[in-house]
Amino acid sequence: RVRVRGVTVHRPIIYGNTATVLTPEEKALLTFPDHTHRWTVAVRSATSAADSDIVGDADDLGYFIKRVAFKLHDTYPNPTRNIDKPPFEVSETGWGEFEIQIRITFIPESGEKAITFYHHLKLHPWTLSGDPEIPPLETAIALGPVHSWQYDEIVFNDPFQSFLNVLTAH
Ligand code: SLL
Repeated sequence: RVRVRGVTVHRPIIYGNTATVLTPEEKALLTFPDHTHRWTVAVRSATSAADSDIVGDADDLGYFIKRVAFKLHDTYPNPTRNIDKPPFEVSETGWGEFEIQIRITFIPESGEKAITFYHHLKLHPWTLSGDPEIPPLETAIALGPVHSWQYDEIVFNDPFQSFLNVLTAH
């Protein structure tokens, strides 16, 4: 296999989470009544933002990503969630914030090592006062969904010719 020296390919991504407060009706349906929020953690492409009005195209990473493994807090059953096709995301309910390890594995023909990101799951909104305390649920509901996203770029240096073909065919 041949590496293409001097070539660098960037693939912009966003990773992070959204969270909403559970309504009493939703809570009544849960196995764990102490859960307060529903959240989704995801890795999405950031490249399609320019030609669509959706920031983060859920379906535009599968051609070079083989798996995204989300490692949740140990209080969750089967805390490592392996997602093998887009959308690369996990939705859960819970009551607490914690750090999520996000491990991205590339297609075998890439010859690239896996990369790891860390995301602090954010459930609670920033309050106007800058108060570090968790706001009452009424306040949180009024403020609406919480969004916490990071922009980053996956960088491939000197890619294999076959992998470069895959990347540039897209
Ligand atoms: C905290 N350090 O104390 C964090 C831990 C754990 C969050 C948060 C639900 C787990 C379950 C859940 O939200 N765990 O009931 O299955 O804030």
